[in-house]
Amino acid sequence: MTTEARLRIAIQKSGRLSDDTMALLKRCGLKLNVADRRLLAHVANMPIDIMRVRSSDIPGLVMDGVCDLGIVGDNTLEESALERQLMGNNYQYEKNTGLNFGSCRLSLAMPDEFNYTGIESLQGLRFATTYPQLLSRWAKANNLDMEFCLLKGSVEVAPRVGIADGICDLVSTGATLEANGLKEVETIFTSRASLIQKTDALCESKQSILDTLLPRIQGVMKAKE
Ligand code: PRT
Repeated sequence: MTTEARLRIAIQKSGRLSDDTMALLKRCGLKLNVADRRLLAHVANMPIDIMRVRSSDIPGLVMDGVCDLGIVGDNTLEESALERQLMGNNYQYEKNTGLNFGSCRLSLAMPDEFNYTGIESLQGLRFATTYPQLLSRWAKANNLDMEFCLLKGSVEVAPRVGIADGICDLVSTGATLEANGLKEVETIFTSRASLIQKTDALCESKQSILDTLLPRIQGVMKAKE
């Protein structure tokens, strides 16, 4: 007996990308039941399985070939790729297409009262961030010595509680910075969600599923423009 090959796509289980991702898959005609709590949701009308995980796990699942495809923010993707490169792990992937949701920017922000006169005024300061690799790459490219403090959440409170001089965090509307008495001084990375693929070639049957799915995704994106 041969089992049918099923294309496996990793998506964010719950968070800022999950609603848009689910809406995209639905508009592509995929019928899936997400009411259940299973890690792997079967698509009823196509040979596709959806793996619902944390965003930060998606790049690794694709780079290690556990999933064929993933939908993830470029910020998470690039941070993971840099970290995996540093650790000697596979950090290769292919970007299939950019998606038109999840837009944000990774920016440096300082307390309102900070006298910002250009990037030189950030020399030697300490920054709280969830993105140490992206920040470190930017600092190196700009010949700045910076100290980092890794925080996985509530990054915006770090200057107020005295653990950092500034922050490097994602911004979309700017409301969080404003509410915390911070001003954006430099954007170091711009991001949106992307569809990524593992670098190993897909088997023929998975490739033919992708050949059906990809034009649908592109069509939905075009219709949204
Ligand atoms: O799933 P996991 O927990 O691992 O991932 P995550 O912590 O990154 O989850 P989530 O749901 O917070 O974010 C998922 C992805 O959404 C991010 O990786 C980005 O690609 C994208 N995205 C888009 C954002 C934002 N906009 C955003 N504004 N992610 C986070 N924010 C946060 C930001 O960190 C800050 O706290 O929103 C706040 C700022 O928003 P504004 O509107 O006040 O500027």
